[in-house]
Amino acid sequence: MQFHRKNLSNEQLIDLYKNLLLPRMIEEKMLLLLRQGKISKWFSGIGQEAIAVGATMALDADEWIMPLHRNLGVFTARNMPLSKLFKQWQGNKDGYSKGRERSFHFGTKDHHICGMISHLGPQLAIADGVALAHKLGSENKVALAFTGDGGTSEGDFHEALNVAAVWDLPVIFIIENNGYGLSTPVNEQYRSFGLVERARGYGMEGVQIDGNNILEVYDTIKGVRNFCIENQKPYLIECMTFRMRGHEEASGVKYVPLALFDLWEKKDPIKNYEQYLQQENILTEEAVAHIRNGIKEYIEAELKTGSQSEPIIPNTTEEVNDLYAPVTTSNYYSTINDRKPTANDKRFIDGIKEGLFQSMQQHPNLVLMGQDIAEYGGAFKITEGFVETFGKARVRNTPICESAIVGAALGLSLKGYKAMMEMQFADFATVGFNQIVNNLAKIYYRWGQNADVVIRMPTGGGVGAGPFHSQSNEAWFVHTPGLKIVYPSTPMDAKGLLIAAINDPNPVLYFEHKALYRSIGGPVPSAYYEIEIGKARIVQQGEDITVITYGAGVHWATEYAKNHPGVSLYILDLRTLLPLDYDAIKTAVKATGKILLLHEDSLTGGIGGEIAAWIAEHCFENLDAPVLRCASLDTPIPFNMELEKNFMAYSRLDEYVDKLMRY
Ligand SMILES: Cc1ncc(C[n+]2csc(CCOP(=O)(O)OP(=O)(O)O)c2C)c(N)n1
Repeated sequence: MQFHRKNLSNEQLIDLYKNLLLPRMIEEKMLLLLRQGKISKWFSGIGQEAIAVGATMALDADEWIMPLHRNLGVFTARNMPLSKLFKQWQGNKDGYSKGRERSFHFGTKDHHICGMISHLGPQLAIADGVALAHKLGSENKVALAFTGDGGTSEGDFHEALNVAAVWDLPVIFIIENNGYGLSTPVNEQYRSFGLVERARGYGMEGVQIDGNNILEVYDTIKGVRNFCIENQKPYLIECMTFRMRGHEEASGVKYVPLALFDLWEKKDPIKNYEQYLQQENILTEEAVAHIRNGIKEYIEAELKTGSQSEPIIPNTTEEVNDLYAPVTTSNYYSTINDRKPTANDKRFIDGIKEGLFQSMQQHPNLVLMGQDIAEYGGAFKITEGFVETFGKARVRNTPICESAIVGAALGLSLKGYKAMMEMQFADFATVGFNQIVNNLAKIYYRWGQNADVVIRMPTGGGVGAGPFHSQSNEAWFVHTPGLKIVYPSTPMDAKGLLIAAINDPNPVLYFEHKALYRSIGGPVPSAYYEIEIGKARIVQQGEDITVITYGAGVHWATEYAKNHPGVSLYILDLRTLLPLDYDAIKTAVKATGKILLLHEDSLTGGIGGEIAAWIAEHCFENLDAPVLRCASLDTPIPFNMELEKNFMAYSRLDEYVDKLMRY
């Protein structure tokens, strides 16, 4: 192995050595503790340390890194105390995730490390968002994300690199090519000669280097960092290395030819570098022994401290309270002066547009992203004219890559920005699903980083658009703790709930029914105001039947009431589906004792079932009839207007009201 010190001083070379040695020695100790059953799982980075350590030391301490499961060297090179790391690995309360996360699945804002989720690839796009924040703030910084060779087969790899290239983002993508993804060798993973070849396909620079040579890694990444900042471009670095142990300690290495271990043992990053430092008389044998002893003592002392944690006593209140970042707001509609509606009613779509526009004025750190939202104004023209007022930097057309854009939105949050992403249609959330339900929803509970992201979801049918442009998919997300889900039905709520969603530091899915955009009008105050998330609205009082509904259902119910003066309906508009306003539901149940849950979503697994169960558990004594659900058919939503009408819950509303009236 050839080492080129270039202009590094002896002190710098020794510093690199100490940083390289530390994770190796920690791991050797952890493997012992694993055998003794003192930690539960371990993903070894032995043999690959030069990449994590070299990369981390080449960056500034406040530049975000997105590491993976073999990157202990990132954590140690950021000087995180081993005692606390050890508590983390043992699942102790005073680790980095209050015992909620395992192994390396945690991050820390203090050290600018973003915790991975198991799915590997989603890390990459978060780096895009951080780099976008650097670009918008004219900071001379990069973000750096790791992937394994296996992870490059994920769509997330493609999306993240493509976005970084198209948006000229200063991101360093590092592939640690260690020959295997779990047991699958690289020749069953990809066909290109080297993974670095892909860089050209994305229109970015790339280089393949020896990942076991600490000086080559450090020097390359220092240089690449400067390149990315100066040219405002991403860069792909493929680091060739080898995994000297099994995928994780329990899985063994039977599938790896023994000759490969012999070959790579000779290329061990630490042994080779140590020899080099001794040959160059930078370190004597005694000095090496001294450093090793020092590290040993440090490890022993830190493990002693790290072992002194009390066992966790679960506190359910704390667990539930840590689901959402605290909300601080003072713009509720009830507290603003401008209570009188403006003279002219506005359409539902204008309520959304106005809420978004005023939010852009209110928050200079709010960035909008979505397909065709800039000059074109978005598929439904909600952002028409925005680019002229706020500029292309903040109103961003995106490539067609929902997963990467949700990830980038999260990356913006890491840097204190706010992001609003427009799903062109709510149906397309499926291709960003993982980022929404696993990253956005869970990150605050996992390690205290909030996801200040709103995703607008044009949803619903009634427009003859067929199975992939008309779905009601809110129930998929209602089942995911950590998200907030709002679903306005009036122009006034559309504006106020959108403003509240953007002010809220948590991830909010904002469902906007397409059929209401231009068909519904109503008063919209011109002031900047919020409608409180989590509060339902009584649309009208009534005595015979309580209809609990949201979105288009609110208009179906009011229409029904208008056309049937003989039936007195109490109508509750939920407005927020997660968290639900149980107080308002209880009051609504008490009002009539006969409950009809009405929604456009299909019956099975729809939110009506959840509310019906809650009513049965908590309001049984107030009921005078079985709780009924009027929902759409359990089929995909069809295209033909007659079929669609038949699919819709509305076509059966009469029948259900009659049933309850007769009961
Ligand atoms: C989406 C997803 N699929 C499968 C897995 C299971 N899994 C965990 S690590 C891994 C191999 C990853 O290989 P690579 O990206 O080369 O990284 P390495 O483990 O070699 O460092 C697999 C298949 C996962 N975590 N996520």
